[in-house]
Amino acid sequence: MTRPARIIGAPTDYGANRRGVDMGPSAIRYAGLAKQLESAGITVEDAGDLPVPLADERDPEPASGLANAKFIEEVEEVSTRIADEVAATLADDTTPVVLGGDHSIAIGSMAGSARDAEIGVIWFDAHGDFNTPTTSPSGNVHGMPLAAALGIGDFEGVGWANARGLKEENVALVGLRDLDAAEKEAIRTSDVTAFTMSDVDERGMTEVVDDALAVASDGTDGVHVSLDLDWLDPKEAPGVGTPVRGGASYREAHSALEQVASAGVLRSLEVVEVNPILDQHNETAELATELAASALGKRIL
Ligand code: B3U
Ligand code: MN
Ligand code: MN
Repeated sequence: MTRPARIIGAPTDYGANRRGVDMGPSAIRYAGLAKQLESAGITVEDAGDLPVPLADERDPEPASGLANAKFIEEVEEVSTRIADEVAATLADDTTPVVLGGDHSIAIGSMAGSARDAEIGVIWFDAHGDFNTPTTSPSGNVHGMPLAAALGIGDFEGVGWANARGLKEENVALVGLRDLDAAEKEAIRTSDVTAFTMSDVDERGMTEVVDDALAVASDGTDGVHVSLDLDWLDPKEAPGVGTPVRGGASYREAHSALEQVASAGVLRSLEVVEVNPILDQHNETAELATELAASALGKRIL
């Protein structure tokens, strides 16, 4: 029997430079996520939204520690809640479907998913999200979650951020097309596997995703899939804070997530960076629901 799924909202924009992404969970629910997942034959439970400290009352400067990481205390608070909820959901033999929010929420999802298991990660994104507070040109934590989970640079030994059962060798990034100079170097010198959009052009999405699945499932108990909607081309997904031309097409995206479902290795899923303020008629949120359903096994026939 297919595992049930639990929707967990993380309405935060503390990791991003644009307001509005905190409304993502609401827009994704309104777009019919539960119905979509049910049409994949899955029993769905909605755990509601996790509490997030009120914005506008907070100071972006870190009080201590990780300098140049904006709102890091708030990110820690939210991440810790997400990690606990994801771990509890997995303990109930249920698939967590975490709704962002900006991509900083992945710190919590990965920490929770990797608390009691060895996991792999597939990162569908235009960006590497491999900056550290030292290398980040923006100070926005949504550009740092992979480095945080892997304990790279300033994140070494930062307990709340590090994903215990995750190794670099089991991380695959897919669809990269916008990297900062220092981030590029950090990816190159790490043991993660990175597939750029050029790789997709040369080899096709199917082959690339096959390889990504092999990397993430090699010796692990399951795979966390992190889907940043800016992975898709902005023509398909206009409602994101940092769109980059030349992304995955609608069909490539669906087929990639169907491959994830077919592999039978999905442990936890998150969809991030849907910004309803920038969206057109909620179409990016709708796309997020459809892709989540594909990842959880929805088939046309
Ligand atoms: N690499 C840049 C831009 C960025 C990363 N992720 C998003 N934007 N969404 C940074 O700020 O780290
Ligand atoms: Mn991202
Ligand atoms: Mn991105």
